[in-house]
Amino acid sequence: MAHALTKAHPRLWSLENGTVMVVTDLHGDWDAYRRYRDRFLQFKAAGRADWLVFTGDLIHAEQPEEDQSLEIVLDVLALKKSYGSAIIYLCGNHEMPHIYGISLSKGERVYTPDFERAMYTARRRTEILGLFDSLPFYLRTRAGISLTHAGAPAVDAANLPQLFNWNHQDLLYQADEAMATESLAALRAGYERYHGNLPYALLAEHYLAVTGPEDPRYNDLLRGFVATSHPLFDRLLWPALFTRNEEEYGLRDYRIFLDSLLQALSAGYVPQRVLVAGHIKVKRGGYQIIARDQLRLASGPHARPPTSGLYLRFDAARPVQKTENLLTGLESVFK
Ligand SMILES: [Mn+2]
Repeated sequence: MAHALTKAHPRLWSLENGTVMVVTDLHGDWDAYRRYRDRFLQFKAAGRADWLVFTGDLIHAEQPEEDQSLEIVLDVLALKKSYGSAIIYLCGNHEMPHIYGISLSKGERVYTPDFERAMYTARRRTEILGLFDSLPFYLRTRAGISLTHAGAPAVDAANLPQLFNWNHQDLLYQADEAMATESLAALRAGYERYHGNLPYALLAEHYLAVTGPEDPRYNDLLRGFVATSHPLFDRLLWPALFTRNEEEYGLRDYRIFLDSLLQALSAGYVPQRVLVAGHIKVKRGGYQIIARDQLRLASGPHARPPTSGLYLRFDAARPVQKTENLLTGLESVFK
């Protein structure tokens, strides 16, 4: 299996052969995570799986008291030490905010501070953020099956290669440079104006669990704000990780975005026919076919009910023509 995994671009990797096991959106659910990990290790020992792919959003539970995000990410780091590149983790929209130091909330639930506190308290923050920074967005295979977190983004097809070469640190360096030449007090005041005139220190505590001005992470929220004000952030990264697919654009337009993405992923490679993604809850059970060429897979909290969650197994070297051909590879760890 030499050179089976190629990092063609920083955010687009290619997989040539071996059996792939795909798991989506576990959102801090340790019980589900443990089942998938153990299933993979059994399969790997038996020669029935070679690659374990988590398509992102391993972290942030809806219910804070059930959130075991840190335990999961630390276990992934340990797995990567033992199994190396066989463990593939794609970036989700819940991992991304921690790279930049921005907040993520839905309704009343603010996701970011608990995981920030957990990483910091465990003294593993630098290591975890280094992992998040390294994660690809897309994995394509010889089978013509591509994997990503959220689905196809509503971006100009000509800009997709820019997404494949995305560099988070470029934006953060630019923010550092801006902050070195401008007054921090003025930038802070700008941030406060943008957030209902609440004091910066309070916002930093609320969103990132920063304890006060002496906390080494005190300026992170400000830096994240400056970094993510870059126009490319809203134009490329946000739509890539947060796309709501057909719910947002309607089926007709979404089909166009999906076609463009599959075409861009095929460039200089074998034709990519099917996209597998999670991110959005399925209506019933553990999967749904969307816009003909996308398999929406729900392995845990996004399945209805969650115990009807499924993983997908396929041969990375065997070409597939249509989404229906993948369905025989759907299996459960809950029965
Ligand atoms: Mn998501």
